[in-house]
Amino acid sequence: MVYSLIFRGEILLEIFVFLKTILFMNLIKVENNRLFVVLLTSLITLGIIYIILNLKTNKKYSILFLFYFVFSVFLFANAMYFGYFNKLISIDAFTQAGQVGDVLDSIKELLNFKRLALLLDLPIIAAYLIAIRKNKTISKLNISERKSKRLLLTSTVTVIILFIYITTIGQIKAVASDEIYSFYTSNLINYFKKDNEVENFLTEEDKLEELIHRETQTNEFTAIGENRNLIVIQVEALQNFVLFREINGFEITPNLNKLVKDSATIYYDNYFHLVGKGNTSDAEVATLNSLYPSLEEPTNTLYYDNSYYGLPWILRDNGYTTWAFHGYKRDFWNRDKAYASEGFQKFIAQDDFVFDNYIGFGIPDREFFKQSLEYIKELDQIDENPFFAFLITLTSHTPFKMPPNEKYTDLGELEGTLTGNYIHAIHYTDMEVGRFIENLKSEGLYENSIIAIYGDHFGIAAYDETESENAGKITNERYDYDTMMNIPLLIHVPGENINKTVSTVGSQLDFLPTILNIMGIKNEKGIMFGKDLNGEFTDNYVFPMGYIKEGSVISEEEMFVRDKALFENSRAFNRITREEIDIEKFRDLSERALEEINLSNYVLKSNYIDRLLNE
Ligand code: GP9
Ligand code: MN
Repeated sequence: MVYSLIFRGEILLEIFVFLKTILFMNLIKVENNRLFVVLLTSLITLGIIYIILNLKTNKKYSILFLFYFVFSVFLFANAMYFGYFNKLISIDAFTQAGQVGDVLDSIKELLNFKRLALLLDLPIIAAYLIAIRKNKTISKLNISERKSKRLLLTSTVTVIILFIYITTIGQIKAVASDEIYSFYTSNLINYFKKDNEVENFLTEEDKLEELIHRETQTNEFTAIGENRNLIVIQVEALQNFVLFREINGFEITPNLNKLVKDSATIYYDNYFHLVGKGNTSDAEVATLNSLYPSLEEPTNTLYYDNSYYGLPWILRDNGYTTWAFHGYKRDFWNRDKAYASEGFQKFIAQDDFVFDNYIGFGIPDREFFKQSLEYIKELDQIDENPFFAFLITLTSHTPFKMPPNEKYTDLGELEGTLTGNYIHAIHYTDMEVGRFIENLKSEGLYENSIIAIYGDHFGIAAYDETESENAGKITNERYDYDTMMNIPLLIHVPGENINKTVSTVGSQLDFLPTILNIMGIKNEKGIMFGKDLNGEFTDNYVFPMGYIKEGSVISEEEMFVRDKALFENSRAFNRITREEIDIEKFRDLSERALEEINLSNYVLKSNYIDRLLNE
C-alpha cells in the first residue's frame, strides 16, 4: 500500500512534468525538434526531482515543492512574456521587471486557461507531498530513494545521449533557443561574455565612415518645408492595414484617409517599424536618430546618457526650439533622461496635464491633444524661429479597451475580440488626430507647419493565432509579419501640391534623412543608418528586428523570416501572393542585415557619436 502510494506519486510527478512541458512547448510555439525539446526539459526536471528525493534530510519534500513551484512559475512567466514579446525572457529582460505594474491591463489580457494551467497542478503536488511527509513509514522504508537513484541514472544517461545526438545532427543551436534549460545556460554564458563585445567591433569603425554626413540628393521635395514648424505625431500602435478599410460600412480611419488623399500629403505605404525591447521608446530613438535600437535592453535604459545628433539637435542647430509631449509618467521608458540627451529642451509629461478620467493608461488622447495645443501656443511664442513639437499618443494601447461611449459602431463578429477592440481604439485616436489638425488650423498654427504622422509599432501580433485570423478578416489575406510591422507614414506640408504614395520600402530609420531633405536641412555632424525615402533606389531592403529575429529581410515584394537559431529553419514568402518561396537567395542579405544592426549597436555601445561630435 505504502509502496503503491509512492509509486503512484512518482508517476504523478512524472506525468505532470511531461504534460506541463508539452503545454509550455505549445505556448512558446516550438516548431523544430519538438520531441528533443520535450524530452530534455522533462528529463532534466525529473533528474533534479530525483536528486532532491535522494537528499538525506527530512526537509526534502519542502525542497522538492519549492523547486516544483519555482519551475512552474518560471514556465508560466515565460509563457506570458512570450505572448507579448514573441520570445523567452532573457536575463537582461529581468532588469525591466519594474515596469510590469504599468502594463497590468495588457498582462491580464494574456491570462488564459492554457497559460494558467501551468500552475494548476501546484495544489495537487503540494497535497501529495504533505501526505507523504506525514506518513513516517514511507521515509523509513526508503523505497522511493532507491528507486529514484535508478531513475536519476537513467535520466542523466538519456540526457547526455540526447545532447550528443542533437549536436551530431546540427540542431544544437535550434534546441538551445527553445529548450528552457539550454536557453538559460547559453544566455548566462553570453551575459558574462558581453563586456568584451565592444573590442570585437573596433575593426568595423571604417565601415561607419560611409554613413557619416551622408549626402542627400536633391529631389522634387527638397526644401518644400523650409523654415516651417515641425509637428510630429507618433501614434500608439497605429498599423497601416487599418487605413482605407471598412467594416460593415464603418470607415476605421476616416481622418487619416482624408489626410492621405490631401493634395499636400506624401504617404509612405511600405514603411516599417523597428523596435527592440524598448517598444514605443525605441520607435522614438529610431525615428529621431536614424539608429537601430538596442536589442539587449531598451535603448533609453542602456544609452540614455550617450551623445546623440538626431532631429532635435539638428533642428536646434538650425534655430528651432524643441519640445516633446507625452501624457504619461515622465520617467517611463527613462524618457526624462533620454530626451535631454537627444536634444529636447522641454518634456511636457503627465504631471503637466490636469485630468483624472483615464482610458487605459495615461491621459486620453482627446485631452492630451487639447492641452498640448495650449503648450504648443506657448512654444510658438518663444521666439521668431520655428519650433519642433514631438507628440506621442497613448490611448490606442493594448488591450485597447474603450469605454462604451467611445465606441462608434458594432463590429459584428469582431466585437469583443482584441482586434475588434483595436479597431475601436484606433478609430478614437484617428478622430482625435483629425480634431487636433482642425484646432491647429483655428489657432493659426497649421499653415506654417509640417505635420508628420506615423505608428510606433504593431497592435495585433502575427504570432497570436486567434487575432491574426481576426486581422486577416479585415485584410482578406494571410496576416503575417510584413502586415504586422507595416506602419503608415504621412508627411503633410500644407499648401503644397505634392500628393503622392511612395512605396519605396523603408523603416523608422529613414524618417530623419527624409524629413531633413524636405525641410532643406543637412545633417552636418551626425550619422544616419537610414535613407531619404524620396530618393531613387534599386536594391532596397528593410532589416527588421525586435519581435522578429534580426537577420530577417523585407523587400518590396518579399519577406524573409529568419529562424531564431538556424538559417535552414527560416521561411520566406511572396508579399503579394503570400506563397512560400525559396530561402536560399536571402542567405547573403540576411548576413548583411546582421552586420548593419551590429554596426548600429556599435555606435550605441561605444558612444561613437560623442567622439564624432568632438573630433
Ligand atoms: C508609455 C507608452 C507605452 O509611456 O509609451 O509604451 P509601450 O507599451 O507601447 O511600449
Ligand atoms: Mn507603444
